[in-house]
Amino acid sequence: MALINKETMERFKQKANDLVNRTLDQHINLAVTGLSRSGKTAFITSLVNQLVNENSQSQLDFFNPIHQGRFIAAKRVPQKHLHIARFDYEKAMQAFTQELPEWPEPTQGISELRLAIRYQPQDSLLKYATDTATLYVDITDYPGEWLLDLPLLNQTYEQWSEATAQLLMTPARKDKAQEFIAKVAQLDPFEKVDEEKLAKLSAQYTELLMYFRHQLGLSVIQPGRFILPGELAGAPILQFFPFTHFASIDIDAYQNAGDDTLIGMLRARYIEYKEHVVKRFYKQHFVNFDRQIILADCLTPLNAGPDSFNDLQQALNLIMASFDYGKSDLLTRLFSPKIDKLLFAATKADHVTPEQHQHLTALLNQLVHQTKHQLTFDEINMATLAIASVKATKAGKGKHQGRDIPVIQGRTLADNKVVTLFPGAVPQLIPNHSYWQDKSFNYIAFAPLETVSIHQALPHLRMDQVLEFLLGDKIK
Ligand SMILES: Nc1nc2c(ncn2[C@@H]2O[C@H](COP(=O)(O)OP(=O)(O)OP(=O)(O)O)[C@@H](O)[C@H]2O)c(=O)[nH]1
Ligand SMILES: [Mg+2]
Repeated sequence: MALINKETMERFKQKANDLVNRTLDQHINLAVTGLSRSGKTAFITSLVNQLVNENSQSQLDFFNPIHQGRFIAAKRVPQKHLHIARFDYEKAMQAFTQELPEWPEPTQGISELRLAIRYQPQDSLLKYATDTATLYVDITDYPGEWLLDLPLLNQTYEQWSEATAQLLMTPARKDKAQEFIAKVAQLDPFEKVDEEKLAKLSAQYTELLMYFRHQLGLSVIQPGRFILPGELAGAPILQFFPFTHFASIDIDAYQNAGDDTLIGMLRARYIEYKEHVVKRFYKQHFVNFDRQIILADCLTPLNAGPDSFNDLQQALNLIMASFDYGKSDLLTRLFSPKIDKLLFAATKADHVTPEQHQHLTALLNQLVHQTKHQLTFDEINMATLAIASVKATKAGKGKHQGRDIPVIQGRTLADNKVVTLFPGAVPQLIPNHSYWQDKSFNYIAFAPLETVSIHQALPHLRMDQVLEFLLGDKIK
């Protein structure tokens, strides 16, 4: 019998590996979203950081491929879509690894990165045929505000203007919106359009939205692109505003108004916006997502008060509509549903003491499931977790009036002082009137805690559970 030498054997083995790997290699499109400042950049940076530095003390015990010793390595490889911005992992890591660590800067629009995760398959049959398999994960970061625009697709310009006029008159927005509403009241909708005047009022409406989001902590912002224009900044397609006085308009005249009148141009731009901005996002991007994580910062609104909190609830309700394929023939017309796993994560959980994490999860669960959408999600596997992508506090015990109480310690973001505190209890249910009256919750923003090297894993809370839910079943 001819002996097969070692080299030939190796070549055989390599060939067999290549063949099996070709069929074993898998691919997944993972989308990460959340309203601005909800923690998307920190989350993606931490996720990549944990995986690429797996063997340097990362804490990922609940991620089965690691727990079972089958995880080999992960690395960043060139992304799939070259026309989409690259997620700037290096820049974010630089912020975390400098001498006095800082949070990464706010980002705009959509970005992407691809990870290749090499692992040993669990299946015993395959195990003999191949040494490794690879899971490619395309991660997309996109603003949650873009999902707030879905209802626009079902509304005419007139309906949207009326709905927005009502929203602007609610107590949370009324005071600040008055000036804008008064200016619109003075317009003659049928006059020949003056583009400059239109641009100025659009800018004023955009500033109003910015103020609602960043000063008042409100979440329902429409059109969502106005505060995150990306490459569309300054483009006429983002220059329109709700005509808040439809009641005073002759409806026949409105219907016959040409595009060269003020109201006609507002309407035309609104229609263009829906076609070329809103629909395009769903058709070009959303259609490709396999799995989605929605990040929600519940703590900042809890601190800001009832208006901000109720607005978050409303915004989550609007966001959920994008995953409610069962109910919306609009969505099924735009794409055939694909997302099979949806994870809601309450971010920045390190701002509260550990025994409050369960409450935080329960609260987010309430916010999500109280919506009318819950019944039609049978096809999607959903979960809720309280996480910290990058843990900025240490938990311990303190004394208060002779009793042991749980506390956290961190460096304040505002003046870099080390503080130890009990920030308050997180309500398990949507807070009622008396909760807001007591106003017992005291949120302080913290700076990242430790300087880590670029090759070290960042401290976190439950990122391993996130990985297990989103990727675990694909690494078997
Ligand atoms: N303590 C703590 N703070 C966090 C964590 N993640 C985010 N933050 C805080 O939240 C801020 C916003 O986080 P980002 O990751 O930039 O949020 P984003 O969703 O990417 O925000 P935009 O790019 O503006 O849309 C950070 O600057 C931190 O102050 C976390 O895990 N723990
Ligand atoms: Mg960001």
